[in-house]
Order: sequence, then structure tokens, then C-alpha cells
Amino acid sequence: MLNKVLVANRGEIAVRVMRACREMGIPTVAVYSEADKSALFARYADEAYLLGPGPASQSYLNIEKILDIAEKSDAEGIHPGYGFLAENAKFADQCKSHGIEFIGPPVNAIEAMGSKIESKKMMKSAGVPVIPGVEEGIRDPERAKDVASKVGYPVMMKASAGGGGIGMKIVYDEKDLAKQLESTMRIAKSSFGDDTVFIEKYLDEPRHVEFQVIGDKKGHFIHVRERECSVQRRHQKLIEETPSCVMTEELRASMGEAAVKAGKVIGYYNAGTVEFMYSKGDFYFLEMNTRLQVEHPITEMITGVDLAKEQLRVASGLPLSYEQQDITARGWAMECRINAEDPQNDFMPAPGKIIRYGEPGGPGVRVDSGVYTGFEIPPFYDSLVAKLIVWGQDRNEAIIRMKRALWEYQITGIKTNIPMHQVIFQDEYFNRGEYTTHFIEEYKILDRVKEYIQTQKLAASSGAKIAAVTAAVGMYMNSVLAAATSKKNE
Ligand code: MV4
Repeated sequence: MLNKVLVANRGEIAVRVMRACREMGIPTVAVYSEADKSALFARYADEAYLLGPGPASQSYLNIEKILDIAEKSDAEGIHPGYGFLAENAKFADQCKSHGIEFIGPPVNAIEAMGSKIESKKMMKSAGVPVIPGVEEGIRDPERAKDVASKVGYPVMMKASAGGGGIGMKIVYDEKDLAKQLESTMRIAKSSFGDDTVFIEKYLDEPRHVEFQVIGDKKGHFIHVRERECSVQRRHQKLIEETPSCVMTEELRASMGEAAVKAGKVIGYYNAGTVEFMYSKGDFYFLEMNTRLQVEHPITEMITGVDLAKEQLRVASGLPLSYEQQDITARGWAMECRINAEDPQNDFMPAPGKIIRYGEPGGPGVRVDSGVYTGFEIPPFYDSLVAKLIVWGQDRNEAIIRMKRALWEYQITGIKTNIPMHQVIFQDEYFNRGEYTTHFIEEYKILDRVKEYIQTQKLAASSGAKIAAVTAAVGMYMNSVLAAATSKKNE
């Protein structure tokens, strides 16, 4: 077992990984920026070292400083969390050359999955269904026209080095192709330093269904079922759930088989996620994420698998604790990402000081957070404050429980997206599980959130008015009563 683990991350995921380490008796090292000097994760660790100023480039992305602290603290392993350096092949390789265990997949797997074209090629060769198209970079408008006419309009153009929906363009007609190709290449170059673009069939009404996978260094490789992540805003996941509403035992078996094939074909080990597009009964490989995902807790809630602990076991050279037939599930889990954002100002990040913080609890509620009353949320990083996760016997109970937990959640002093979650959990289509990746736009959720906040304010203010009038009447009645009583006593 690793002697000590440095967690090269911050916030909730740093606390989450440190909890797994503590349960396994592995001492932890935190690395923190100036802005995080009083953060929960820095206090939770057995040792904590300052990285540098707030901006990520001078702290959580400072590879040299992180490796230096790892060596000075004698940490044998580094867990990258998600974001920052989690999918940085160079960092993984530098850990290796420093004799430090990168708690994640092999370097070649990170590299291969960093290219959408290469990953599609590898998956196709392994018999994993991929979105119809050609797995080659397109630069010439004539070649683009040829490919698009074969694939059939509308087509989707994508940056091969891209992610998060950046450098994606839908093209409906040949007359727009050349112009869109040029702009997609320009965006790809400016965003990712690589203008390689490819073309594939546009899938209408897709759902985002991903499979958790994990393997050890002895060749055991399994999936830990699916997660539905279609409720997204601008390619940022907001709500995740498992099981997926479209899943059947047969579909789970074939998608799970495809996910395992995907991992095996690239010699993967440790935790990863295979993302699929589900459209009209068919599924297609989209991409593979070579890290522990934000939404991993919902998988843990229905299966009982502690994915962070399995990661630490694999990094220590131990076998997985489970074989495929051991992976069973019970009930339904959902996660709401609680972000410090202003729903009345286009969900702009809203950092600031938390005046009062109170987490929901009770049966079937888990909160993974990195904040507390009085904590100053810094402006330098993503806006995720916490993840609210619930478990229910079935989807209906999970929804009811999430509504109750959202109602209990107390966060004052900053704005959050909690009202948005409350609107979504009241939506009839969401409640029926009838939603695609277009859900937020299709049902005008963002406009409804503004209305909801207004009605809440009115209710609160009229409640306040009623309370004030009631108090005044009460005081008047008391004065009348007091006058009557004193007269009687004269
Ligand atoms: C697609 C697609 C439709 N057709 N590809 C790729 C990156 C991912 N974040 C969004 N991606 C999509 N790729 C083809 N050929 C639709 C999307 C998409 C999407 C996919 C999953 C979850 C949310 C999404 C939101 C918008 C677009």
C-alpha cells in the first residue's frame, strides 16, 4: 500500500480522496494556493504545503512545485482528482520519471484518449459502435463535401483535440460547409493548439449515458454500470442519475460490454468513464475520460463500491476488490451540482463569503463539499461548491428526497444555482425521465428559474408583511388588554 498520498487538487474532490486515504490508513498531503489557505481540505490533510498565489497557473497547475512537494514530503503517490492536471499526460509521465505513482491510468491511455480521432479509430477496431463518419482530419473543403454527402446531412464537425463542446458545429447544408470548416479549424487551433477537425453524422435528440469502468494492473477490468448525464447547460453537467431511464438489462449488458472492450483495447487500468451518445435505441462511443468523474458518488450510492479506494488499491499494485459478477445495484441515486453562480445573471460565477452554511442530512442524503460557514469562495477556480447526492428505493423516492434536501440546504451570503435544481425537480418531463441533452433549452428552464426566484421573494416579503401586521395587532391587543386590566384593578 502506498505510504503517503499527495492530493493535487482542491475543494470537495480533495476532501473526498483524503477520506478514502484516511479509511485505508494512508497519510495525506494537501497542496493549496493562497486563496485556499483556510480551506477544509488543507485542514483535513495530515500535512499541508503552500503552492503559490491563487491563479491555477501559479498553483494547482504548477507541475514543478507539486512534484517538489511530493518529493520533500516523501509521498509515494499523487492523486490528481479531476480537472487541473488529471488528464495531463505530461504530468503523469513526469510523476513516473520522479518515481512517484500517478493514481490514474497509464500515460499512453491518457494520450490516446486525448485525440477524438485516435480514440474513435481504436474503438472502431475493437468493435465498439462509433458515430458514423470518417476517422480522419479534414482540411480541404472538397474532401469535406465528399465526406458529408456520404454521411448525410446534418453533420457534426468537431475538433479532434477538443472537449466540453468547444469547437463543435452542426452543418445542415453543403453551402455552409466550407465556411463552417474554416471557423471550426480556427477555433480548434486557438482553443487547443491543434486545428485537426473531423466530421460525423449529427445525432438528433441524444442522451448522454456514460459507463464507469475500472481495472487493475493484473488485467482485471470491469464496468460499474451507467450514469445518465443529459441535464447539462453549455456542456456543463448539472444533474446526474443512475440508473438511466432508458436502460434495460439487455442494453446495459451490451453497453457495459462495449465499455469494457474500450478499456481493454487501450490497456487501461484504474478508474475511467466511457461516454456514449444514446439516440433512438442505439448507442455510440463519444469519448473516454481518464479520471475519476465529478459524478462518481451516485455510482457508489447504488453499488456500495468505493471508487476512490479502488483507485488507491490499483495504484498500490493490488487487485480490484470486485469481479464483474460482484457488481450489483439497489435503488436509485441522483446528484445535483451546487454551484456558486447567479441564476439571475446568466449563471455567472458568484464567489464570495459564505455567511451561513448548513448541509441537509437524514436518510439517503450525502453531501460532498469543501466549504463551511465563513469560508471565502475564491474567484480563481470552477464554481462547484458541493455535490448533493441522494439515494431512494426508486426514482420517485429519489426525486422526493432531493426536493427535501434542496429545501433543507442553507447557504447564505453567496448566490447559488439551488433554485434552478428546485425548478428542474418540479418539471413534469424531468419527473417522467423524458429528457435529452436539449432539456434545459427545450423547456425554458432558465427563464422559469427567474420567475421562481421572483415568486419566492414575493412569498418571503409577503410573509414578512403578514408577520409584521400580526405582530402589530398582537401588540395593540396586549395594550388594550393591559389597559382593561389596570382599569379593573383601580
Ligand atoms: C454530438 C452530438 C450530436 N451528434 N455528436 C460532444 C461533446 C459533448 N460534451 C457534447 N457532444 C455532442 N456530440 C454528434 N455526432 C451532441 C452532443 C451534445 C451533447 C452530448 C452529450 C451531452 C450534452 C450535449 C449537449 C450538446 C451537444
